[in-house]
Amino acid sequence: MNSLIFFCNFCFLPEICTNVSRDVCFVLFIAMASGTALIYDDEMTSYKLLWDDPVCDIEVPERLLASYEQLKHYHLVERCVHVPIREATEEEIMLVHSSEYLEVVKSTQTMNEEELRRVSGNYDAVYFHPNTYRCAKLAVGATLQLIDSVMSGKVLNGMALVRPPGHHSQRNAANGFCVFNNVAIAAQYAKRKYGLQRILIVDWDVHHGQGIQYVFEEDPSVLYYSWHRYEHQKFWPLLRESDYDAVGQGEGKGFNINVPWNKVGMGNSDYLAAFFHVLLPVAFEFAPELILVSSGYDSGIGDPEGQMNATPECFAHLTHFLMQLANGRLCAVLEGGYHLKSLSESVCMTVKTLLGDPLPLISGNMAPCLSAIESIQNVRAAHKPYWKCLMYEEATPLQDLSTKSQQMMEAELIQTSTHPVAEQAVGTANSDEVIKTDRFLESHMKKILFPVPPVKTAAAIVSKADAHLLPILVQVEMEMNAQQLKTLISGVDAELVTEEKALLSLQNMVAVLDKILKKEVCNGIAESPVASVSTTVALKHCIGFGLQRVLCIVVGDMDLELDLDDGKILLINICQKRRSEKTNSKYHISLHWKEDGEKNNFSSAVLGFILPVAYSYQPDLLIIVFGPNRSIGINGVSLLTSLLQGLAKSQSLVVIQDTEIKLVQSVAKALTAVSTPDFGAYAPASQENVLEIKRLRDQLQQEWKMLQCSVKDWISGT
Ligand code: X5A
Ligand code: ZN
Repeated sequence: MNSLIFFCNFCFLPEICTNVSRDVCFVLFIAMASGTALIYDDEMTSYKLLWDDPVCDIEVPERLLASYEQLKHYHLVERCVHVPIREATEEEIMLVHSSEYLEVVKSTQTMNEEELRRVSGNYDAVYFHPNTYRCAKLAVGATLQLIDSVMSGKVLNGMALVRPPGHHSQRNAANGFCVFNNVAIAAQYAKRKYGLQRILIVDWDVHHGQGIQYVFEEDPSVLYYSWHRYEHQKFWPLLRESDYDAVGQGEGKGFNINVPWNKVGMGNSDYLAAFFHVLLPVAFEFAPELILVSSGYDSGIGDPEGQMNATPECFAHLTHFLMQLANGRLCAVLEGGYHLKSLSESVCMTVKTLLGDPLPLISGNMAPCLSAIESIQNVRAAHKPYWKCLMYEEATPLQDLSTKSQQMMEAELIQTSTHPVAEQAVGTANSDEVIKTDRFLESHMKKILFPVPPVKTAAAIVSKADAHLLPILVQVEMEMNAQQLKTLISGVDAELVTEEKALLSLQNMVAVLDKILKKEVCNGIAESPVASVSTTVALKHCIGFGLQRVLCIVVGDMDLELDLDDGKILLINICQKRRSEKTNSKYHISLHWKEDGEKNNFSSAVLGFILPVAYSYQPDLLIIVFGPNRSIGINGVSLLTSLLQGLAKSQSLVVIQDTEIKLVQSVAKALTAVSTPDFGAYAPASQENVLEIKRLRDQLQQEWKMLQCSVKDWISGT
């Protein structure tokens, strides 16, 4: 939705600026995008398979119907902006396809069944119906409508539910249920119509979108990322060029990223690991202007094609990460997905996340399996020459299963027994397995979904005069009586809190924290003149409330007196000074980060260390503290706060000692997600900082398994 908002050049917030500096700042009119488009039309259910074909019989109209029904069930449809579909023009289709091929598809409109069978037989895993051509034009048109809605600022992001899918189709060929390449056409269209120079395509469908790869192989302006079931080329489409060493060609070298999965049963932790250690670092460096997701859900649990194990909420987390790029401009376009329940729940998780709802906790044992780590290592090694973020990657020889040592094979046997492996009969759309997954998902979704707190963000800021500089937040009044507070701060260095201002801020902070714990708000901000005391009090309060795992990230030099042995608190301190010689322990980690200018160089620490540890720990609540002497700039603060919001159902408290209004504003923006993120231009971290991350990873990857991204790590971890 288009909202015209005053944008203050001084405070950079969508508020009508009324502060003292109003006279010296420029007030601009800015159209800030918000809202989520949903594009669907049941006309795209008007074609189906007319004969017996065990390869194609999973691609049914019910895929769209079931997904849309489930969106209605969760009341997500009414929260989206409805955008009508249209037919793509021939010119648009020819951005990717040849006119000869277009004529072939066009000619199927008037064919009888026998002729349709014959044309279908010319392609691999394809069926035509008299309505296929019409639907294929609508699928492309729907995708282009989505691009236009996002690029015009009518909405921030959106999803198009389309049939037929697109990512396998090629210039001269239909392939794998795909007729026109919706996403590839969309990328070409966006480049041409909006002059975009960097588009990221993320293909999380379980099949390799070789059609997209072919179109952009030599094009450095489109970065194509795909993970796919590969099994050393034993899985369809059986192509050599789906392996990790297909990095692009000519000018496009480095802009094609394939993560081949060589085993079935990949799950949430494997997908997250591929994001942390491959896609996200490269994507932050690439800095796309638009993200297209080839959004196939056959990579989800229960799918007869993929045989993978990712549960629906995994797609919420993947979506959330991608929303931090390209100023939030994200277009998801349906590709595959053949288990109706798994497909529809995953579609819902994607749309819900696009709408800005807090994410459910991600389930499962957070440890990638050996085969996944092997693939990830290979991709990182193959792409090291092209990306600064991989610059210090050890140039390890690429692992091959055939050369694997006996020790590794044995280790893997142990591992697979703890890793959920899908053992399903292939291609049995009506088997017991499908029903089993239905039942599993029914109860799983009840477990993980939760009511969204009525208020997103609460704030306790010391000077009420600053309140108007923040996005529309809730101001929390003092709620605690003196007696309660006394109990709370007993045992804490009370000397520090004799000052009335300090006491008041402490009371306000606890009031905010209580609202988070009672789930009246999602998250909150508290300013505090003595952050160390506030943090200690907040942590004690959380443990007293009965929380089992609180992740506390302290940015700055700060001493906290805490008992960190029972694992109820995990403390990560990002500090300038190397203070004690004490080595890191599982629950008390010091990350020494040297100030590196006001550049966006903190992403390597967040993606390569903090997020993997945080996801391994699976906190119930998050406390982020910005104390004195912080060594990361405002961009780093925003990045850290935004990316961590996927954890702990977004239940987080940010404590800020610095009263610098810019800092408070950046945190407020990240917590409310009112404005689209902008973390500044990418700059590689200094070698010193990168080596610190590496050292920590080596030290702790046995305790926090999501840190593992090379086979060497995995072996020493067993
Ligand atoms: C879009 C999509 C899969 C084709 C599988 C053929 N196609 N065995 O998921
Ligand atoms: Zn697929």
